[in-house]
Amino acid sequence: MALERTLILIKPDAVQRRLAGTILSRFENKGLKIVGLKLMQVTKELSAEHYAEHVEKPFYPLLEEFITSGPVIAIAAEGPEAISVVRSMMGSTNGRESAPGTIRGDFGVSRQMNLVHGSDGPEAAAREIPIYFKPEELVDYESSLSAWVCA
Ligand code: YYY
Ligand code: MG
Repeated sequence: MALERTLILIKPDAVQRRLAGTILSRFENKGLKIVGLKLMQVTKELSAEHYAEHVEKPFYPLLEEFITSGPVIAIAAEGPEAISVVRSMMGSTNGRESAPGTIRGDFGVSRQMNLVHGSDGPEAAAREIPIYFKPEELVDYESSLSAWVCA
């Protein structure tokens, strides 16, 4: 069991719809530890860096418009196999197809405005966390709950 860190974004639609606390609670309730957290505005430059794999795709202009349309909440979360745990909690990309019980499956019907981002693998997590957080913005601390959720 590997302890991992992953990047989560609560996207502009979720912030605007006042779902940020609800979504963050799901990750907390699951047992993930928050090690970084901030409300911020994504710029076009940041969007292009984050979505480097998508910048040439036909949907990118609308994705850029959406992700820069209002603040996001960036979260660095830590836990056992946190990367795949978060991905499965998010559900598949298109809200119309994501399973009930997942965040996208429970709160949306859009493929673009799908509430949440999560790094899709260890390489992505290692690349994305430093895009959003300076080293000093990530906080190392012990959580007594870890003994009860990480075994
Ligand atoms: O990792 P995930 O967010 O589930 O999907 P990606 O394939 O990485 O695409 C990133 C982002 O782009 C997705 O969350 C919505 C948007 N998007 C889109 O608007 N239209 C598509 N055809 C594919 C993706
Ligand atoms: Mg992705």
